[in-house]
Amino acid sequence: MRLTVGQAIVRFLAAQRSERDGVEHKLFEGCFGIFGHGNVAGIGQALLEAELSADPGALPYHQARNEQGMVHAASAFARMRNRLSMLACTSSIGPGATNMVTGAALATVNRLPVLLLPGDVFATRVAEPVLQQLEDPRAGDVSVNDAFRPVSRYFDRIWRPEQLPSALLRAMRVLTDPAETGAVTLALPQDVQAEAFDWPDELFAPRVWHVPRAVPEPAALARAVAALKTAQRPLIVAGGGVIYSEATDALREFAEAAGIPVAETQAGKGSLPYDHPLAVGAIGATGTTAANALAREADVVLGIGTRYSDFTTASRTAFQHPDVRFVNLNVAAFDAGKHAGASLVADARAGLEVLTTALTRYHVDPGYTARIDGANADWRQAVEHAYHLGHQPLPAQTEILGALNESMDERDVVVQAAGSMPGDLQMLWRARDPKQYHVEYGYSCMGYEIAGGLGAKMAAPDREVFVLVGDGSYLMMAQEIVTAVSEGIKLNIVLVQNQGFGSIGALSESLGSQRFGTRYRYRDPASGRLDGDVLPVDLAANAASLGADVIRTRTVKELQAALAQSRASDRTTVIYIETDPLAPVPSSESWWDVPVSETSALDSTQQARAAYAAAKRDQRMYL
Ligand SMILES: Cc1ncc(C[n+]2csc(CCOP(=O)(O)OP(=O)(O)O)c2C)c(N)n1
Ligand SMILES: [Mg+2]
Repeated sequence: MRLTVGQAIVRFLAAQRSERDGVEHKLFEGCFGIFGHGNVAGIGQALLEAELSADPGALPYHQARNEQGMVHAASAFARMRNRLSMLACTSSIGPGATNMVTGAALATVNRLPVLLLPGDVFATRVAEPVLQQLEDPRAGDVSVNDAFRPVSRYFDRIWRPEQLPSALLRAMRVLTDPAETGAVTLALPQDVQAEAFDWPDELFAPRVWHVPRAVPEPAALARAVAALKTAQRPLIVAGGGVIYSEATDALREFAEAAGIPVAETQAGKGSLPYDHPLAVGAIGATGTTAANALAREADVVLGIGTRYSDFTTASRTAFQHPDVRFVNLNVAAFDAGKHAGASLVADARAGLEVLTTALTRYHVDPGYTARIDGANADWRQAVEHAYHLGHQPLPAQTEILGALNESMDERDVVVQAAGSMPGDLQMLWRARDPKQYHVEYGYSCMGYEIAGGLGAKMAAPDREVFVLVGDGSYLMMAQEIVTAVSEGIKLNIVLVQNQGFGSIGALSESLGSQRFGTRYRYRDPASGRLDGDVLPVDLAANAASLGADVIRTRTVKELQAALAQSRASDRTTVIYIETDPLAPVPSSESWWDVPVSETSALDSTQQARAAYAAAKRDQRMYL
C-alpha cells in the first residue's frame, strides 16, 4: 500500500486495540494537534485525509491551544480510562515540540500512556538550518527533540520510512505495558512525514494489544505471606495501581477478610469509599491524623501500586516502628523493591486475589480494630468542622471543597494538580467512586487543571467534571477553555482566587522565608518590593472573554447555588470565588522534607533551620 509516512502512522494508529479481561477497547480515540511547518503537510495532511474519508471516526483530530495543554489532556484521558485507551499528540518542530516536554514528563512520572509525534528537522538536511532548528556545532544529529529522551519511556526518530514499522510496534508495546508505560515519543523529520513508501498490508491489519495481569511468583508470594502473617499492626498503602488495575473490589475483600486498615496516596484516593470502616484516608505529609497515627505504629506496611513518593512517606518519617517491614505489590519491579521490601511483582488485582486466599486464617486483633475506629471517628469530625468553618469575611478554601464535595454525585469527577488544593483535597475529600478523585500529584504541574479536565471529560462524557483551579495555575494555562468551548465539551470550573501562591506562601513562611515572592502585588515605590496593593486583575472577565459562562460568587451559599446552576447548564461554566489564603487547615501531624538554609542573617530562617534539624531526626532509611 503506497502511503506517506504520515498517512501510514494515522492508518496504523486507527487499527490498534487494547484488551484486558477479554474486553477490547479502541487504543487511540483521537489525535490532538497544533500545526506548523513541521507537521502541517505530513501528519496534518494525513489527519485531513482521514477526516474526509469514509470512516471519519477512525482517528478524529482535535485542535488544542497549547502543546503542553494537549499532552495534559491526553494524560488525563488515559488516567480516566485506566490506561486502556489513549490519545496521540502531533506538534510542529522546535517550540511546538518542546512545549510538549513538560507534558511528557508529567505522563511518565504518573505512569500514564501518551503518544507524542513531534515534527523534527529535515532528515536530508538539504536546506538546513530549517526554521527553528537548533544547530549543535559538535553533532549533526541533535535536535531539540533529544530533550524528550529522559522523559519518554520509548524514544525514536524516524530517519527513514523503513524504520517506521518496528518503531510503531515497540511504541505500542510500551504504551500498553502497565509496568513500562509513560510518554512515548516518535520524532518525525518533516520531510520523512511526507515521503511515500510501499507498506505491507499487514502493517495496517487490526492488532490487539493484550494488557496482562501478571501473577506473583510462588516463592515471592510465600515470603510476602510469611511477613504479613506475623503482623500485629499492619497497614495497607493503596496507590494509583489499585485504581488502574480495577482492583478496588479485590482490595475491599482482602482488607475486610484480614481487618487491615487502608490508607491512600494521592493517585490511590478512592480505592475504598471514604466511609468504609477500614478506610483511614490519606497518608503522609497531607494525610489524615488517623492514617498517620496508624502508620507510625505499623509493623508491616503492605504497599499496593504505590511508588512511595515523599508525600506518601512523609519524607521517610511516616513509619516509626523500629522493626517496620514492607511488602510491596506492584507491576513494576522497580517500585516493588523499594524500602527493602518483600517484592511481589504482580498486577494489583491478581496479587490481592491470591493474597486473600493465602491469608484466610489471619485477622488483626480486636484491640487494633478499636484503635482504627477511634482514630477514624476523631478525623471525621475534623473534616466536618473544616467543611463548615464559617470563616469571615472571605470563606476558607476548606469550605469551598466541602461545598463542592457535598454537591457531588457519586460518579462526578474533581480535577486538580497544584497549589494548596491538592493537600487540602487529599486530606479532606470524601471520595465515593474510584474515578471521582483526579488529582495529578506525580508532577503536580500548575496548568494541568483545565487541560486535564478537558481530557477527563473527553474520556468520560457521561460524568460531570469539576475542575478546581487556583489563580496562579489559571494564569499559567487557562487556554484550553477555548478548546472546550469549540468542541462543545462541558466543564464546570471553580476558580479559586487568593491573589497568589497560597501554598508556597504557607510553605515559605514555615521555612522562614516570609512568603517572599508568593503574592501577586504591585511593586511598592516606597519599599521597592512586591508588597504593594492587590492587582486589578479580573480573572472572571478573562474566563468570559475565552467563551465560558461565568458566575461570580462571594459566599459559600452563592457558591452552592452556582454549582447547581453550572451542573444544569450544557455550557462550560467558570465559577469565580475569592478565598482567604490565611484561613486554618487541619494538621496532618506529619512532615515534608524541604531543606532550610543552614546559615542565614535572618532570624526567621535561623528559627526554621532549628525546627528543620529537629524534624530531620525522625527520618529513616528503611533498610
Ligand atoms: C509549572 C509549575 N511551576 C511551579 C510550581 C511550584 N508551585 C507549586 S504550587 C504553586 C502556586 C500555585 O498557585 P495557585 O494556583 O494560585 O494555588 P494556591 O497555592 O494559591 O492554592 C507553585 C508556584 C509548580 N508546581 N508547577
Ligand atoms: Mg492562588
